[in-house]
Amino acid sequence: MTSNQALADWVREVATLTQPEKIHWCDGSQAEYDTLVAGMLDSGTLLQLDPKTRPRSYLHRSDPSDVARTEHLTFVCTSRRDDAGPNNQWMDPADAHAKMNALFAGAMRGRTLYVVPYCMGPLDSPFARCGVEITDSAYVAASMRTMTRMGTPALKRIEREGSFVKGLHSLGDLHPERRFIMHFPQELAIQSIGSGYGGNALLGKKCHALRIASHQARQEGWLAEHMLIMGIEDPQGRLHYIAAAFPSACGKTNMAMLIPPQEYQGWKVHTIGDDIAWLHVGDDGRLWAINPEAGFFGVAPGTSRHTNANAVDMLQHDTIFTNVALTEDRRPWWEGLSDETPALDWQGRPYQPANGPAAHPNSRFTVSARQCKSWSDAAERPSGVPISAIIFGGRRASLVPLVLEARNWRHGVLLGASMASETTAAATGKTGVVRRDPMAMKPFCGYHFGDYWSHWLATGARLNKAPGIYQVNWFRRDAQGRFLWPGFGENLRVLKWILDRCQGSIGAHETPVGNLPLHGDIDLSGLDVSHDHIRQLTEIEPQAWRDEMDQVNSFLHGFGPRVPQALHDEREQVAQDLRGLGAT
Ligand code: SAT
Ligand code: MN
Repeated sequence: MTSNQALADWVREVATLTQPEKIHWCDGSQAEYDTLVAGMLDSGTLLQLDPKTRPRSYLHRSDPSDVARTEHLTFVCTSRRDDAGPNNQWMDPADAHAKMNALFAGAMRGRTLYVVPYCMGPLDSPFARCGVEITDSAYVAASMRTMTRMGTPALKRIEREGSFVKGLHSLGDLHPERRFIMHFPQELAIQSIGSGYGGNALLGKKCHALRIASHQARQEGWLAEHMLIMGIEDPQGRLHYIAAAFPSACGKTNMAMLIPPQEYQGWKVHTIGDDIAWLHVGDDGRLWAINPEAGFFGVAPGTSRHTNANAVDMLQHDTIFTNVALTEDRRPWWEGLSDETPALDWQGRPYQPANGPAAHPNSRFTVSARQCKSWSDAAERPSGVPISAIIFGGRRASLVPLVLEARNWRHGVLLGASMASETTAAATGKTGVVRRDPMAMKPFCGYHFGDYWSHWLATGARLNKAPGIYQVNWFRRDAQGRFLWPGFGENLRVLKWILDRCQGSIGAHETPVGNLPLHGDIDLSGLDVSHDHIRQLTEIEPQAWRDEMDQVNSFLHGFGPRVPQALHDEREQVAQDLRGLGAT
């Protein structure tokens, strides 16, 4: 099946342990995909949507206990506990292996074992990395074809290079008490059992492309980040790429395929990625980015013609939906899509408002990136695209202004490290609670955050044309809880300010926490936002920021001596300058 001895041996070992009925090596072909889908339609794993209005599209209903990432069941297993850091749950590798071997024993009885070779990143890119996922889920095998470069070409690259990340996945019995997602960064291995949910089961995504890759990236001198990548072209044809980190379910997919507002005739957005960026320092001293993925695993609720028409268009065919509601005529439906009333909720029950939302708040679509109108050929470039600005964003009802510019790289790393956001339905647990989520990597950094921030600082030192670093907040609210900023396509106005700053064409208001737009520099033409709202969005409250800096201080100290002194110094500088502002 393969000329790579290590791979052949591993597949044999896993088969001996898990006892599958059959073994299938995935080639990634359309015929294979069609066979997987036909099998899932037979078994009821997929339901066919209306073939006239939604050709080759399906609904998957997951186990109701298995609808989001489970951070409390996710572990990083390094030989030394401290290497995983306080930001991860840790288990001794030997204990983790013993636990997982017991759970995997006989786990695939009566099922097919799929061997899924995949490549994260363009197949001919030196920055791409390969993996093989062994899974007993046809849904996972089919989704991996959409989300990665999956099949024979990836296997060929593995056979050429010899190295690959080993990912072992089984649905197990889907019982939450027997659900674990284990990472072994030193072995370049992942083991996941008991969940069929995207982030837990599509191992190329968060497990490989972030947790394992961030560990590899630190050793090899690059960055693996939870960032979208997009190009913005102005009417003069100037094209700049930006990378932006937001926590899960904070609008990365919408932003990556943003549609310019009416007033922005001649502007064009080029989508490169919506979730993950692998960033390398180029020979030219700039930062270059590839998107390791080939598809979108996006949040459905809230997606509409108004918020993201590109997404609505791309979801009209060849899409797998997970945990959305259904209309009478078998079209997918979710809250925010339209004012229709669905017939069935995400669990297949007749829809009743008393049962809660019709679509699960973390219901998703899985679709090839090529179906997106704003998708760019540049996503296939082996070298990636050069990044002009890095953006950190969270969901903060108060404090953080619409946009803030870091004074320099070090200050930017502090902005990223002190990011906070209200929790969303993308992970199990309470939603709407503000928690610190440095660089939006809290659930995904595969090693100690102190070392991670040092690595960010060291990477900056190697860039002689470092991108500007910015913080944005599309989610500020007034006292009545209403959003102050319209968001979505209108965010281009803020991105334009950022690009103007990167090109040095406008000034800014320097404050201790960073640089703010000068009055009138955020273009509001044609927009119905009051002066009072804009004022609130573009000013800072010194006392609130002093409190914030105190909290950031305790937060950073919580990570102990591995936190780089430069980060403490930078925070102290900001705090001191804020004290200098006097009492307001
Ligand atoms: O579930 S995923 O981790 O793949 C998506 C997300 O939460 O960002
Ligand atoms: Mn994500």
